[in-house]
Amino acid sequence: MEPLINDRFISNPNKRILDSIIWERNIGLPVIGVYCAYAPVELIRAMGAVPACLCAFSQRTIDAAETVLPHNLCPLIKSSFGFIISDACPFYGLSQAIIGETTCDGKKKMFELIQHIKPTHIMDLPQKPDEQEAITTWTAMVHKLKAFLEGTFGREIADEDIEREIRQTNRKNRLMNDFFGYMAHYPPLVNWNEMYDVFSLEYVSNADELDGTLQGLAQRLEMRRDNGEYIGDALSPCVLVTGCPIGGDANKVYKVIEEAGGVIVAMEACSGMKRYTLAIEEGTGDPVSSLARAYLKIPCSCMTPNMGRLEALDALIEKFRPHAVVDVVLRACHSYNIESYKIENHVREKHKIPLLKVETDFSESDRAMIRTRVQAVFENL
Ligand code: BJ8
Repeated sequence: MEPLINDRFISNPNKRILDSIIWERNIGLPVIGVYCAYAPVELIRAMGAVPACLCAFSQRTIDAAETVLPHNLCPLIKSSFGFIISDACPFYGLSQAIIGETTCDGKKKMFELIQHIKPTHIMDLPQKPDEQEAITTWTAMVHKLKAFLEGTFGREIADEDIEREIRQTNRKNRLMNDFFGYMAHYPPLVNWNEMYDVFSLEYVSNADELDGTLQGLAQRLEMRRDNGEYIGDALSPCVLVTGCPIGGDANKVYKVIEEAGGVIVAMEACSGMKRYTLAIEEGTGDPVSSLARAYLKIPCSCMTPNMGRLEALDALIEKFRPHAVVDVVLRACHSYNIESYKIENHVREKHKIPLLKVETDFSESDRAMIRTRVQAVFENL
């Protein structure tokens, strides 16, 4: 089968993202590092600046992190911190300011240890999103972020520029969601690795460029369908992966599912499809409030209750029709770990499909054990 993305222009998306940010920094655009899906990147772009997702998914920086942080901490937090203290994240190096949020305890305390290095702004995220006061507080926090950016970089962020970026985000998200339809095809036409590359394209393209690129990729997928070229075969179990964000070394979970004969048809986490569910109201006359309303709906386990995740899973299960769900919990992530019980009951009772909770970190030590457990689920389908 021909690879989906073989053009030099769009291949190696991570290098392309880095090259693009270096180029933008060299022509004088401010670069702002972000860690989390709650960072309203439209404000950054409206200022003429560039958001950069900071590195967080490598085992290699964890030893350095553990010279300061406790061993029994989420690997994502340790890896992020390790990247910073060992000067190994090029995106952090290029960033002139950092945005964090009070999501989980580990992250917010880690931010305290890095905020002296670069101007760092922590958004105080309300954690009961359904309370009336939550949106008032969060709107104030989005205004504070705007003031921080304007003050730090001496630029004003105009409402019409925020509106323009809201339209860009909405259009990109619609394009991506349309493209995800190819993952819903049965038998599947796209593998998880290809989808990861497609996610990355969104960072380096405006909506018009993304539209053109996705149209080209869609043609290739239609050729695959016409040629009867599929990922897996009619007996391959289709899997939806949910839970903590994964990437880099944590991608071992996707690889193990594939090695066990499964095909990943949907990735729910922030590192996957979740961020494309954002729909921001346009033309309200108050774009900061529109951003606040949209971002507060992100269904993260830091929220209580986090009913939005159940709704998001319902929509994904109905669209992608998986045979099983794998819930990835990064070790010491208490909020995703505890929430897994609720997610499992919901998936089993409402959708009558099994859920396997995989508690893991970025090391390779549990790979064989995960494979055995995944195989056991597949054998019972
Ligand atoms: S919106 S999922 S990107 S917080 S895995 S560091 S929660 S202990 S990453 Fe996340 Fe934003 Fe939520 Fe998404 Fe803490 Fe858990 Fe580690 Fe986590």
